[in-house]
Amino acid sequence: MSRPDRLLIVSNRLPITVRLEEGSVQVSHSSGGVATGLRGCHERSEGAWLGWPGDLARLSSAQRTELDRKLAAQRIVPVELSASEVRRYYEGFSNGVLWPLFHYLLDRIPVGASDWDTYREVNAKFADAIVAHYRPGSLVWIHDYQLMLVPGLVRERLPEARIGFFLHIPFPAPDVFRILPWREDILHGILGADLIGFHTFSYQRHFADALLHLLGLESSVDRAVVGGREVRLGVFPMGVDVESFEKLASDPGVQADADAIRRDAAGRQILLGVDRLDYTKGIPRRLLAVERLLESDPSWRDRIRFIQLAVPSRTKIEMYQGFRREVEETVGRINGAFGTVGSVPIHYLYRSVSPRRLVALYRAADAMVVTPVRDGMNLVAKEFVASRTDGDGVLVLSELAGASAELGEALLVNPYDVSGMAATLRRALTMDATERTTRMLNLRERVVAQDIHRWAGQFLEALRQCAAVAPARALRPTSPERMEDLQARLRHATRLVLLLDYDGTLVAMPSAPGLLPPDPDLIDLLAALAARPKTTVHLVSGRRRETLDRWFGPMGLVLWAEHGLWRRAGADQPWEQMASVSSEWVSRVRPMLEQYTRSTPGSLIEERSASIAWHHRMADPEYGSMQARDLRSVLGQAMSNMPVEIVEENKAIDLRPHGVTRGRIVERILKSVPRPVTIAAFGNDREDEDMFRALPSSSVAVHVGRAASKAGYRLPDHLAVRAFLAGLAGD
Ligand code: GDG
Repeated sequence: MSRPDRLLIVSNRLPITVRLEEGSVQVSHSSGGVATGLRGCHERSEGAWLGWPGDLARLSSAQRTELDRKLAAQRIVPVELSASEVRRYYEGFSNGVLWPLFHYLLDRIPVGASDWDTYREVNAKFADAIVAHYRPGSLVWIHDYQLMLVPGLVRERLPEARIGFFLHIPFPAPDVFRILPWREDILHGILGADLIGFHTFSYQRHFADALLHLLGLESSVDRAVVGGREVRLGVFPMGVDVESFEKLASDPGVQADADAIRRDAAGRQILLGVDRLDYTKGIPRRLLAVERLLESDPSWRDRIRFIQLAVPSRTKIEMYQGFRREVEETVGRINGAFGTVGSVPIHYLYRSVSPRRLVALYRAADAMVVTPVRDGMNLVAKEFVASRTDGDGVLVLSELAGASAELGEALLVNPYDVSGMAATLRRALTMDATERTTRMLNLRERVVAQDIHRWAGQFLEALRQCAAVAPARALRPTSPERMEDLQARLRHATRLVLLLDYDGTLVAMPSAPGLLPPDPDLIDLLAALAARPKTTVHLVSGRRRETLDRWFGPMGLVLWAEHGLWRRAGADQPWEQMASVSSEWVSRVRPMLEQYTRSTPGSLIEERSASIAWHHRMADPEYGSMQARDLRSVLGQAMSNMPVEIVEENKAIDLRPHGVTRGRIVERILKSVPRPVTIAAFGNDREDEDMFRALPSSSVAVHVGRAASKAGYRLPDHLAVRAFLAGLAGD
């Protein structure tokens, strides 16, 4: 059982409905999965529930005061939205763009749709409300696709907060997700959380794939490290409030209602569909499957009744109005073709019903037909099972609903295969009692064990665990105060040697070698540093001499090319080769690299005087890494007797003559530089660690980025390095 925490629950919609009755404000609880599941957690905690209360414009100021008092008593915090915000953020972006995209229904996205700006603004509004109600130690649990930027926005302002995010809808495969123009913002937003929950492992894997393909962020099965923070990914299949469904199922009034529904069917078997009237729920094809069944054998016409409860949903969105017409026309057509004077095969109800009536329908059904074309979980399927305390009834379930990952004893169908569904309906209607009971009892075991309370408890427990392991603080950037102290120390050094790596340290990491020449600001900065008294600036790079000459030729820097194989001591000095190496092996290795380049789109070869590298930064990340592993092992065998080092770099394999390392550069500098001297080295990559290792203990090593490093100081990126160096140059 979960411990009480101060819990801030954040959902787009509050779990309440505000009504006016004879001028007085009434607040009633909404029923429904998420609301029920979280209400217990909310009541046990001392926190608050934040969300949109619906339109309050019609309330007078006295009624508004009354409402505020009632909400405060329940620790409910309304996040109010204007009519235009609701239209753009909720109907426009969340339900108009994100909803169809995440359900793979791309042709449902209106052409020219955007409303992104309002989505961002409303997410910021929610973040403000969270920050205002946050106390140290609170757990924050944010829900669903309407609020995907909120975790990141809160993280910026509350770096220590424990934030959980749960996505109730599918996370699509990266090829679909990448269609969204704001995909990176959305990923960064979600990554603000410490724990990200999904209904199924497949959604979790899609999310991890999107991180890799779109942000280049590698993650293990259940975690990723983002900005030095560990973010957990987890699967938490949501359940239903089994106890309340079982209670209703055993209620004599509900049972009498179920009997009446059966009597009304006059011996016909009942097929049941219960859905919000949403195009993801697969209603049109389900109707066609019923039609196909009726066509297949005329005797079915007198033997079945299909009850479809279609609950009005998102009625203000045009797409939904059109969809409703499509469904109702199909119903009319089928009933016209197969009805008789006394009855029609499809009973279509466009309305919502009470929870009692809903359970009566679940109990009356011979087969429950749940065939969404895509659905995050689908609670209706589980509610049907929870209500069948009699151990009877057949569940026909779409394999594209998250629930199918758990409910293997259902009859699984492909919702796009109308004939297949018709055949499965026939099978459900003719299944013998023993098989029905065996399947249902197995389903019940699973649904009863993993109910809504357990779901909420497991998520919150995992969120607390995140706090226990704490972020990887050691990998965080060094505090500004310590960096200032360091700057002062370097400023006052009797003699200063700066060793500066180029790619990833002074400029961002380029996608291909040679793409990021120094900008004028960087040239000015390096010139200013070189002009400092008693300061020598060494620029260290894996690049070719020609490139460094072109970029830094006339400047007073010491240039090291090809990781130290070549040195040029000053603007008027020639290049010197620092080690005698053979490069005959390059011609042996080149064909192998060329073969991998041909079979790995986006990869390329970089050739230098005595070394060669294979880069795959622009290739597909997974395929590129796989090819790199493969190539690495091929090279290992082919080159084992040669004086060559095979160095695996970030997105590259570098082959260079034996004995050429950045550590050697440090050794050479130490041999010639007069004492006392302070050496400060800046680098971001694995080979810079060689440099750091070779430094005497009195020196300074600064790692750029978030990787593991021997360095005593850390800066987040090349911009921070430049700012630090500018402070040094400007004294
Ligand atoms: C989203 C995801 C995921 C329906 N009609 C009536 C009624 N309902 C209740 C059902 C059920 C709920 O509405 C619908 O839940 P679903 O899970 O089926 O679908 P979405 O609304 O699309 O929910 C979904 C869910 O979030 C939770 O994470 O499973 O995949 O799309 O509880 O009972 N309730 C009453 N009368 C009705 O007429 N009382």
